Amino acid sequence: MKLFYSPGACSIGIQILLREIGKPFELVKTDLHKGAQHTPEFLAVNPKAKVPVLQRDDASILTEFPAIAIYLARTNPDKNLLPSGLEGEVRTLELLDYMVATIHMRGFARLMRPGMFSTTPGDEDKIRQTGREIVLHGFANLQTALGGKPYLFGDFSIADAALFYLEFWARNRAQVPLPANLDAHLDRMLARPGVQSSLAAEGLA
Ligand SMILES: N[C@@H](CCC(=O)N[C@@H](CS)C(=O)NCC(=O)O)C(=O)O
Repeated sequence: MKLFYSPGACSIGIQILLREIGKPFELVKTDLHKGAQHTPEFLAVNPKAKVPVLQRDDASILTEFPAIAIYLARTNPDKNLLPSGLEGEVRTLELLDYMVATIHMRGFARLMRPGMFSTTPGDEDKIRQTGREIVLHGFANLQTALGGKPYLFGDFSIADAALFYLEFWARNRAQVPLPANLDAHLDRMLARPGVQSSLAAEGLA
């Protein structure tokens, strides 16, 4: 399999899952800061111009974080990355969608890329503030979801990989304060060998 990623992007959550699974995979760097997502070569792979992209062993392409994460969990059931049963699966998907579609795409996107939301000069601060409020509200909800558990589900799950990249952005890129249990979750994630190797592979260790 091949993972198309950009250093420090949400694709690191998928890289972590691949390392937890432990099967060989190839990393293909697609540097968003250099506009690599808009090259004809990359658009031929993913016309949506986004990472993560997983190229599977049969060469087929899978995109969208929740879809890739569920595919990896379901094809590697021995790794227990997804709670079993309908209720466990939908609760995981519920959190994954909230983290990606709301906290990432509506919150962090405004906070870190305000220019995507308005072309009017002077709007940036207002957009960043809205993004910050969405992120803080999201973390308050995730704080409740995590509660006193070490991981969102079981001993580690696909939802924890998504939570990791949000927490990592909060601490290292956006300076958003994390509730205490999410702060501890981030430290717990940073201690996992697969997370350390993923950060190192992206030049972020
Ligand atoms: N809904 C997508 C979101 C993916 C996404 O927005 N990825 C960002 C990086 S974190 C991206 O590729 N952005 C393209 C750009 O900034 O031009 C998913 O779940 O995978």
